[in-house]
Amino acid sequence: MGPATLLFRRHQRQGRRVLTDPAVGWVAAYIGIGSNLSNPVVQVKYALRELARLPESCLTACSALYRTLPVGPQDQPDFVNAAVSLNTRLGALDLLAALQDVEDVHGRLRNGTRWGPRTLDLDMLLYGDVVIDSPELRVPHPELARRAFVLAPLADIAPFDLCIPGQGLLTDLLAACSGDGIWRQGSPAGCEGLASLAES
Ligand code: A4P
Ligand code: MG
Repeated sequence: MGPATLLFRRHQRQGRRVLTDPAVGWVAAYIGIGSNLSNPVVQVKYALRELARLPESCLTACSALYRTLPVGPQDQPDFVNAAVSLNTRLGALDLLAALQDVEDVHGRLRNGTRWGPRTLDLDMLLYGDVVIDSPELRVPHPELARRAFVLAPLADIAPFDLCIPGQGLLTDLLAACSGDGIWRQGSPAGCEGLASLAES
């Protein structure tokens, strides 16, 4: 029995919140990052640092940052968007909870305005090739295929032949999507670049 299984069993026995499910194994997840309040570039960089510290997870790549026009209500500032990949042993719902904790640390207010302004939004774009359609979590993210501000950063860091479950190849989705309203700033960061980005 490996250490993860022992930890899992101990947490179960103690009735503690189970973070790692050894049955899950390592999963490649992709997270979309968005911000348009309180210095968005800084919000995104701090988010990277926090994502790099998620338990049972390893951040593997970060896209370039993109300045993007808001989709939804137009009376709000432009966004900064990015995407990261991470390998994780957190179950999907635990990963979602961890992302929401990071949003809360960034002072995220949920005032009910759909697609309104936000200090930080972390969306689970993909969780391996798993499809989940529950009230609290839907993956692949339901808007992914329609949004250039998600597809372009994702294409920076995903394998060329990445297939979005139920939607097709990422490259085809990106080609079909208008690139209007998004501007790339800088270049993607691999593992080495991430360390300095997350510390800067
Ligand atoms: N939820 C379900 N599936 C997911 C998922 N895959 N990832 C649930 C994250 N959360 C998911 O989310 C509302 C609920 O969705 C959560 O409680 C969670 O259980 P939220 O973050 O509180 O609210 P939201 O983000 O306002 O809602 P929504 O519908 O997720 O909005 P989106 O899709 O995130 O869109 N324009 C530009 N240019 N750039 C942007 O980043 N973002 C949005 C928000 C709109 N326009 C934008 C941008
Ligand atoms: Mg969201």
